[in-house]
Order: sequence, then C-alpha cells, then structure tokens
Amino acid sequence: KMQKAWWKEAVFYQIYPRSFKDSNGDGIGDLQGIISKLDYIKELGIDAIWLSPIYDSPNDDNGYDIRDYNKIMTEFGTMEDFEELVIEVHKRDMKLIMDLVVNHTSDEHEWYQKAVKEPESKYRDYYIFQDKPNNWTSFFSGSAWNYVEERQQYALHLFSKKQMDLNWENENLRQEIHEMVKTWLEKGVDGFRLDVINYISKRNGLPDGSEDIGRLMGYYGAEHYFYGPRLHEYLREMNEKVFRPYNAFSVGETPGTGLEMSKLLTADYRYELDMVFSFDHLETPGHTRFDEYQYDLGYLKSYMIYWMENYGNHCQPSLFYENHDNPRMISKINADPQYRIVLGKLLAVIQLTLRGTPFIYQGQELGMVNQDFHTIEELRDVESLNLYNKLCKTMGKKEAFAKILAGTRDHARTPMQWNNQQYAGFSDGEPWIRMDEDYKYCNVESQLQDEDSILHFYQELLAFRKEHSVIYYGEVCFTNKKEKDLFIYYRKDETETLCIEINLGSYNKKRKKCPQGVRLLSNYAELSPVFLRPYEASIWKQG
Ligand code: ISL
Ligand code: CA
Repeated sequence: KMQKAWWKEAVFYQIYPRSFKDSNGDGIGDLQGIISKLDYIKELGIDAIWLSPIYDSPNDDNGYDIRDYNKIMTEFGTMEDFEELVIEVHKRDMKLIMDLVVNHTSDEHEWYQKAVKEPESKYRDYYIFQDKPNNWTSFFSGSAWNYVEERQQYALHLFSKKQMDLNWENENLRQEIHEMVKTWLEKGVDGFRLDVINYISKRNGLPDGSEDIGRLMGYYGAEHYFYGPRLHEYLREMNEKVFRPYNAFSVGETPGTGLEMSKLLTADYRYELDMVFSFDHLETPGHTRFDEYQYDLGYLKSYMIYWMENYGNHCQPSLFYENHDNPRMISKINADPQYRIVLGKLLAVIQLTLRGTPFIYQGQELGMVNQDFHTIEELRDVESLNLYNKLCKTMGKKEAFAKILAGTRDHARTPMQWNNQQYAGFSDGEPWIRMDEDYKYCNVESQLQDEDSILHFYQELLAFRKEHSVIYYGEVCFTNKKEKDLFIYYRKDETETLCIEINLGSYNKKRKKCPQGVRLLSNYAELSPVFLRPYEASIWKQG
C-alpha cells in the first residue's frame, strides 16, 4: 500500500521564466508575464508549477549562478511581484516550487567576495580552495579550478568559471543555507527542486579522478562527488531542520545516481528527499547529448519497465522527457514532421499513465521541436559556447557547430509560442534569443482552436487522470515485454483496470488482438482492428 500525498497526484509544469512571457517588451520573460498566463496553466489541468531560478544573478548561466538568494532578478521583477505570484498561484489551487541552487553560487555572491577579499573572516571556508588544483574538469569545458590571485590558491567550480562550489563541510555555511531556505518557505512556497543536489559532498582530500572513468565519461573527478560520503547526512539534516517543519516538498536533480542510489535518497522512511530526477532515459546508451542520432523508443520502454518494477512503493518515480537542459524529445525520436502530432501525443500517453509524478516542460504541451539555429552567434548558452570553442581546437568549425546543434540546451530555451504574431506573442520587443518560424504554425492560440491538437490532447489526458485515481496509486503490470515496438501495460486497483497499448514504431504493425473493453483515448480517431498505426497510443478501460 502506498502512502498518499498531494505530490503523488499532481502534474507539474516547469517554467523557464526568461522564455515564458514578457510583460514589458524588453525581450526577457518576467514574473508579471507568468502571472498573466496562470489561467492558461490552470486550464491545461496543471496542479503545481516549478519555476527555474528567479534570484538575483549576473546570468552567466541564466540564473543558475546566484548572486543574492534573497533578492529577485531585476529583469524578472520585484519581491512584490513574487509575492503576488505566490498568491495568484494559490488562488487557483495550484502549488509553487522554486529552484534551489546550493551546490554553488555566483562568484559575485557576497560570500565568495568576502572569502577572497577577507581571508580572516568567517567566509574563508565557505568555498573550496586548494593550493594546487587536481585533475577534475568542469561540465562546461576545461579545468574545474580558477586561480585566485588574492589568496594565491585555486577555487573549485564544477560548472562555469563564475559558479563557485560551496563547501558543505562548513557548518556555518549549512546553517546560512537552511535559514535562507526558511525565508522562502515563510513566503508560502510549497517546496523546491534542488539543483545538482547529489554533488554537494566531495570526498575528503579531493583526490584526482580516475583516468579511465574520465575518458569514458568525458569529464574527470565525478566519482569523488556525485554520491559523496556525507550526502545522506546533509540531506537528512536539511529535511529535519527545514523541509519537515514546513511540510515542504523536495525533488532533487541527481544526475548519475541510478535506481539503487535513488531509492536510498527518496524512500519515504529515510526522510531525505521526496523524489529525484534520474536522467538515464534521455539518451539511448552509447550516445551523448551532442551526438547526432535517432533516439530508440525501445530503450525508453525497457527503462520504464525497470523503474516501475524495481523502484518500490516507498519511492515515487518522476516522469519527464524535457527540461531547460535538453533538446526537444520529438526531435530526438523522429524529426520527420509527418509524425510530429502522433508522436507528441504518444509521449503524453506514456508520461501521464505510468506510475509517478509527471513534469511537463513549457512548450512540450504544444509539441515544440528543436530550433533551426544557423550560426554559433545565435546561441546563448555558456555550455554550448565553451564547448564550441574547445571543439574548434580539434576539428573544423562546421563539424563543431553540427555537434553543438545536436545537443545545445538552447533548443529548449527559445520563447514559448503563444500565437502567430510577431515574436510569437511572447514579447513586443526582440527576444533575448532567436526563434525560428515554427511559431507561425505551432502556437497556443491555434492549438486551442483545433480539437485534434497536441494541446487539446494534454488537456484531455490531464482531466482523465483526475477521474482515474488508479493512475496515481494503482499497480503497473507489463506484458509483451520482449516484443519489439510493442509497449503494453495495465494499471489496476480494486475499482478498475486500464490497458495502455502503444506502437513504438513508425510503421503499421499487425495486431495479434485488440485489448478488451472500450477505447477511451487515442492519438488516432478511428480504431483499426488490423493494424497498430505508426506511433499509435491508446488507453482502454476494461470491465
Ligand atoms: O552532469 C551533467 C553532465 O552530463 C549535466 O547534466 C549537469 O549535471 C546538469 O546539466 C546540471 O544541471 C543543472 O545545474 C547546472 C545548470 O546549468 C543547469 O541548467 C541545471 O539544470 C548548474 O547549475
Ligand atoms: Ca520583461
């Protein structure tokens, strides 16, 4: 028997504020823009919103480099705007969670400035300084160490040169973080998504990373911090002091932890995190985000079966394909435009009928696809720009750009497509990042008018979930596990049984038989008793 919780019944919607809706024509999305679109989100059927960072930041990594945790980024608005947002979200009976980035801060954060300039102050150990660098590399290319003239030492940054890793070994620092989190909970936010939270504990002495692992992964040192010795302790401490007293929800972003470690981080009797995001399903094994290849849906099937069968009732899976760090899922699977609509709906069926909490990324509900970028000048993301410069040292510019184009995070960061007017109704001014012509055909306004749109399908499915609690707490059982391109599973409880029947291939697949009962929802209007058509996905109700 599973324990009930609001977040096990909720569907989350991730907003990337910079690109969601601009209210004042400066080309940058903002809080008032979000407030103006809350009715849209509510009508979609969403229960909770996750906001990517909105704190004061010099925007080296679009807000994931925080300068002041207690201030709102000027481009996004004011603290009053934020308080209004909390009220407006709650008024509509939705929840709001914030992004909590506490593995690192901006180098412009007061703590870092003082650590460097006042080496006798209490801030001296808030960051990770060493006399000599080790061989760890940054996720955004090059060494993970900056030389700091003032201290004649090196400081660690696992991400950009302006994102300095905090030293969680320091108890004062941990306390300051706890107090900071409490001030946001006092403002009424319902929880947090914790950025790379599994990286906060680094192995004592910071030993060099293994050459073999480094070569294999493409970055050095991760085995010394992706699941560090004090991780569980830090999480339990934060849970006990901060999350539990406020009944706050937590979902950790935890790249690389896999199923067994994820269980240890999220089991309900361990009081660490409520859920985690695992990323192993976002690329087919043997590929990285920057390879150009076709994603294999057969792998998604095997991954989902593995998690659903082994994660257990004490842990709640998260279900997602997209976020602000990844190209669009439809483009990865099959970029042929004739399949865009059926494929967008197939993805919705899987995400919204398996056991777990779905997270929909802005634009996913429209079936947004990768952008048609042409030159490196059109890109904004620090990861892409750094990697491009690095690649250009060993290959031609064209080849380097092709790799960037396959994986750039900017595919997911172009403005939300609201209508077919200039700048897609996102802004009256030129957006901070280029967008292609796709908004002329794919946008909220036109999809709201079209009953067969992906957006309508999401609305129907989200309403359907609310009528069928078997999706929240029922069992999942798979059949035909070995059969290529066929994905069939049942959701069962005392009250009903649903059968989900999917063709993962882009061809007509001969049916052996039809499921029993009635077909309630499908991405094909007419039932064919002979074939499952390309990417056909249907929900049947039995008995
Ligand atoms: O670990 C990785 C290398 O494959 C990356 O996936 C990385 O862990 C992931 O991108 C972390 O993302 C989060 O933290 C970053 C920020 O740039 C991302 O936007 C955020 O989602 C640093 O704060
Ligand atoms: Ca603005």
